[in-house]
Amino acid sequence: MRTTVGIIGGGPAGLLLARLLHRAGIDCVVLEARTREYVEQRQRAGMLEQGTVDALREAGAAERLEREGLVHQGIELRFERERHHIDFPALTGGRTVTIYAQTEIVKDLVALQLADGPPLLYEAEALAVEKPESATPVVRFRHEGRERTLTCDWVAGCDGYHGVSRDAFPAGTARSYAHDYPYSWLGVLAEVAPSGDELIYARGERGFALHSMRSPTVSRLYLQVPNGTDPDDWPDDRIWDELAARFAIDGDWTLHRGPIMSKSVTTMRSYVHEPMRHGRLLLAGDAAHIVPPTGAKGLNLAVSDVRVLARGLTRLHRTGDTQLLDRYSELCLQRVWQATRFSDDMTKMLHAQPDGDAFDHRMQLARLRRITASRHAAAELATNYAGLPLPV
Ligand code: RFL
Ligand code: PHB
Repeated sequence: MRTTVGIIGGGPAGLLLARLLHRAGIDCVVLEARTREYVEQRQRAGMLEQGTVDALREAGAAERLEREGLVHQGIELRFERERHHIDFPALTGGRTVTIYAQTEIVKDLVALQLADGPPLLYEAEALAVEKPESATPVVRFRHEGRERTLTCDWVAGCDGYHGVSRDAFPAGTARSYAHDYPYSWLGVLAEVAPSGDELIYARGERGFALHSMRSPTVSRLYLQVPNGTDPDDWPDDRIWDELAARFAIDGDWTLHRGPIMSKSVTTMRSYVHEPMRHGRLLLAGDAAHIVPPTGAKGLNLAVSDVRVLARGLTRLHRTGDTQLLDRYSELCLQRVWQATRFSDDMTKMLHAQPDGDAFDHRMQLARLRRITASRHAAAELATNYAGLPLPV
C-alpha cells in the first residue's frame, strides 16, 4: 500500500487528522489496532476547550456536538465544606468550555470517515515505523492475519501512550520526562441526572473527588484511590457513600445516586517526549505526552497538536513551504509544557498526599484560599482551564 500520510492510531488525534487532511485534498490511511466497537466505547475525556470545539467545527465534525454539547460557564471548587464558583466568562473575557464525551467525538469522526473519508482499517496493528529519516518511511503492520507494509511520504504517530511510533526515534535523538503520582482515580459512569450544572472539584482529608457529566441523564464521577486499587473492592454503595462524604458542604446540596454502568481505575502520570518529530515521523497526542486528568487537558492537547500538524502538511501540499512543519515540535511543546504545569498544579493542590504532613495540607488550603480570594489568582486558573491560545 502507498499513501501520502500514514496515520497510526484511530483515536481522536488520528481520526481528526485524517478528516482535516481529507478536506485539504491530501490522501491518508488510518491504521487502528482495535475494533471499531472497542474504540467507540472507551470511556475517557469529557471537557472540551473552546479551541477544541472550534477545531472540530473546522473539520466539519461538530454538528451533533453543537446540538448536544453542554456549554459550561465555569467550575466549582469545594474545600472545607464550602463551595466556590469560578466564573470563566467573567475572568477570561467571555470564554466557556463544553462537556461532550470523547466517545461521542470518536463516533462522529468515524461516521464521517466511513461515509466519504480515506481508508480506516480496524484490527490493523502497526508493528514498527521504518526509515523515518528517508523520503519514504514505511509502516509495517499486521492485518487479517498477514504482515503488510504502508509506504508513506509522512507518518503521523497518533497511537497513544502505549503505541509503537515513539520507538522509531533512534537512541540519542530524543529525551523523555516523566512523573508518577502516588494515587489513582476510580472513575464511574452512572445512569443518573448530574447533581448540579457545573463540574465540581472537591478537596478534603478523605481525598479528591470530581463530579462531571456526560448528558442531562448520565453522570461521570471520580474518586482519588490508592495506587493498585481493585475496582471490585468498591461496591456501588461504598462508592456513593464516599462521594457523598467528599462532596459534603455546610448548606443545601444532595448527591443524586443511581445505577453504576461502569467502573475503572486509572493511574496518574505526566510524560513528555522531546522532540515530537524525527525526520518524516511526527507524533501527536498521547503518543508524545500525557498529563494527569485533573486539568482535563489530554484530549485538548491532542487536538491542538493535530491542528498544527494538519496546517503544516496542508501548507506543504499547497505551496511546498515546510516552515510550519519544521517548527512543529517547538510550536506544540510550548503548549504541552504549559498544560503539563497546569495539570500538575491542579493535581497537587487537590489530592490528599499519602505521605503528606500538616504543612503540605496547609499549603494546599492556602493555594485554594488564594484562588477564591483574589480575582487575579482565579483568572489564572480560569485562563489555563478554558485553554491557552492555540499555537496556529
Ligand atoms: P488515544 O485515545 O489513546 O488513541 C490512540 C489510538 O491508537 C491505537 N493504537 C494503535 N493503532 C495501531 N497500531 C498500534 N500499534 C497502536 N497502538 C495504539 C489505540 O487503540 C487507540 O485507538 O490517543 P489520542 O488520540 O492521542 O487521544 C488522547 C486522549 O484519548 C486522552 O488524552 C484523553 O482521554 C485524556 N483525558 C482527558 N482529556 C481531556 O482533554 N479532557 C478530559 O476531561 C479528560 N479526561 C482523560 C480524562 C483520560 C482519562 N484516562 C482514562 C486516561 C479522563 C480519564 C479517566
Ligand atoms: C470527565 O468528564 O471525564 C472529566 C472532566 C474533567 C476532568 C477530568 C475528567 O478534569
